[in-house]
Amino acid sequence: MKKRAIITGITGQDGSYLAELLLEQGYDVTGVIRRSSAPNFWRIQHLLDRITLRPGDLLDQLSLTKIIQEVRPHEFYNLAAMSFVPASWDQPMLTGEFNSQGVTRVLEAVRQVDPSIRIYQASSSEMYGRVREVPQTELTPFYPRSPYGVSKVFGHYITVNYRESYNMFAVSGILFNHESPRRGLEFVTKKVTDGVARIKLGLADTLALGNLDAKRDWGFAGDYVRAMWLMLQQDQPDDYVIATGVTHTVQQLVQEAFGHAGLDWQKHVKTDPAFLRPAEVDLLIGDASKARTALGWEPKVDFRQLVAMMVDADVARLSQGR
Ligand code: NAP
Ligand code: G4F
Repeated sequence: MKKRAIITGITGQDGSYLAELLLEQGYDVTGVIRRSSAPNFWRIQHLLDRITLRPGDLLDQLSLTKIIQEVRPHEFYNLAAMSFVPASWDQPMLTGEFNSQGVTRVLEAVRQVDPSIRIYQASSSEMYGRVREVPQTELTPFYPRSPYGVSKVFGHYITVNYRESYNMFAVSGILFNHESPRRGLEFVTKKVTDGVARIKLGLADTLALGNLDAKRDWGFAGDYVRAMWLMLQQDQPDDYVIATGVTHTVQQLVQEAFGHAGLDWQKHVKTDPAFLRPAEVDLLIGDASKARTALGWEPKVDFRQLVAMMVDADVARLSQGR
């Protein structure tokens, strides 16, 4: 019998890679999409003849219940969220509705229809915020620094709580930053690699950025969705940190990306206070030992390969006028 999975956030970066992985594993994949006036399928265009899309929204519990009743999945991956940290200061209430109560709605919908469905919740290293420990593990206390981070802490603990209250197989993956050519344009990696490609092709001359000193543990999204799937294949539900264990500053990212294209970053990059945040997360570096031991998970793509992949993809895309 084919396994069935529901993915919320299938139109996003991670949703598209996870859908590919589950199709390779022989799953029937259903993606939840929220209605918009124009389709937003550029990341899943190549999958549309192999997946089913159903309308639903994290704000609307009935839509979630209906989809779960109709699909009766074995696994439910809750990837949908308002995921851009700066936007969470502009819309803190909506961020909480999506990223906190949205998770409760998913858990409650699953519990009411069939509590044996396995649930993956997309937790975030942003929860560590002003870090209490270096590197960060599953036991490091949280100290979020943005409404986004706060909302994800709620989503994390409500998932733990449903597991402990109702004996559900509900797990949280605490994923550190992961990137790809499918990353949204406003995130710093993609903004940099897109900017490099534009400058390389003579379409732009400068790139304006915010804090160049922040440090992030950047991995490849394709590696990270494998960890999500592995978490739901275990005998016991548990939470895992997923990270490379290597950190770089934004400036190192910039140097690497410009260098890959044969450009001198200092001639093109300027800083603009408009991109600074009210409160910053200065340093993230994860210890994924538990995932390595229990799941057998390891990242395959390192920082240099990731940056090269993204720069090359952006040069190719922009060369074709897309
Ligand atoms: P993304 O590219 O921004 O995708 C977010 C997805 O959520 C999109 O498909 C979006 O749909 C959907 N969505 C947003 N609000 C929704 C709502 N109310 N109802 C239904 N769908 C909604 O994010 P990502 O990078 O793939 O990240 C996936 C998840 O992992 C998110 O929960 C994020 O917070 C978390 N996470 C990401 C990282 C990372 O580094 N990428 C690290 C840790 C945790 P539209 O296409 O309609 O906007
Ligand atoms: O790429 P970012 O916007 O990612 P951030 O804030 O770390 O959040 C991402 O990773 C989280 C996991 O830790 C996810 F939960 C979340 O959903 C998202 O995927 O910014 C990275 C760093 C920040 O320190 C920021 O201040 O880059 C710095 N930065 C410097 N200049 C910039 C810019 N960030 C953006 N977006 N744009 C800039 O111009």
